[in-house]
Amino acid sequence: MSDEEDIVLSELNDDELVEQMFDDLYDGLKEEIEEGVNILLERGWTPYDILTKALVGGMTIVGHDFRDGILFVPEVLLAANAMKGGMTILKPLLAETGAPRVGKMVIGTVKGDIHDIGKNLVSMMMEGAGFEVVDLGINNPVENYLEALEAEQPDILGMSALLTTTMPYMKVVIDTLVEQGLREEYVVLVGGAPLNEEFGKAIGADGYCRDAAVAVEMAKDFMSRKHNQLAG
Ligand code: B1M
Repeated sequence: MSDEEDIVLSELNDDELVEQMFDDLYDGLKEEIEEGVNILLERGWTPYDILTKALVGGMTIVGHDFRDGILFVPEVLLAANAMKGGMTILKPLLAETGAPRVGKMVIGTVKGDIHDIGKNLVSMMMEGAGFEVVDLGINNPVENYLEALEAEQPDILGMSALLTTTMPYMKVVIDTLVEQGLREEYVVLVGGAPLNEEFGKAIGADGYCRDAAVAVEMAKDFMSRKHNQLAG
């Protein structure tokens, strides 16, 4: 790894650069990730491809080694910070679609859970697709969701959970909406690595989103159905 000091990112071809970005993300090198993102942009890569192929690809490797006990929380935090550096550059570009506002979403990570990279990615992609997004951040008790729904009147409520111990909290939020007679007012979309379709159905969500692209597709689909209903 010591000879990496001599690597000039701009001299690498695309494949080599993406490989190097995987290494840099792994090592938590934020400035190098930012430089890599800028180089790929200059080379005509779409922000979406940079996000999914270089950043999410790199984070997947970090995730595997975290799971296998090769990386620990401090290293993963550095990697997450480097990823956020790259995402900050891409965010305005993804949002810059000029698309008319398609709908509005309130999204947050549930109580007890501080993972926010996936949620942030979903927010960015939704904004890029023309949605207005109100991001409640992490560790949200049901009260936060209720307040935001009341204040923002969105079309969609999005919830994220990355831990098997926090995913059941999504049901607490949905059950509370049912109790308060609010469930039918919103489309509820859920996501996060430990979830699956079956879980989404079991807790009464309208949709489980495997990734950010699916979240955008589902959200658009629900919005067009809503408009058709209103028109019909
Ligand atoms: Co955590 N962590 N972590 N962690 N962490 C996981 C989730 C874990 C699977 C790692 C592992 O062991 N393999 C494991 C959970 C195991 C389990 O529950 N069965 C775990 C653990 C155990 C923990 C701690 C308990 C560790 C500890 O302290 N001992 C602790 C918990 C803290 C807490 O929340 N209370 C913890 C802490 C952390 C860090 C702080 C170090 C850091 C978070 C930094 C941050 O988010 N700012 C971290 C990270 C980075 C991870 C991994 C490595 C990566 C998560 C990530 O960002 N992925 C993760 C391993 C993994 O998932 N493979 C892990 C990239 C992201 C783009 O993907 O989040 O899946 P993802 O989002 C996707 C989709 O899921 C979907 O779209 C996104 C984009 O495509 N999606 C949605 C997500 N949310 C959505 C919402 C929607 C729609 C789609 O709404 C509409």
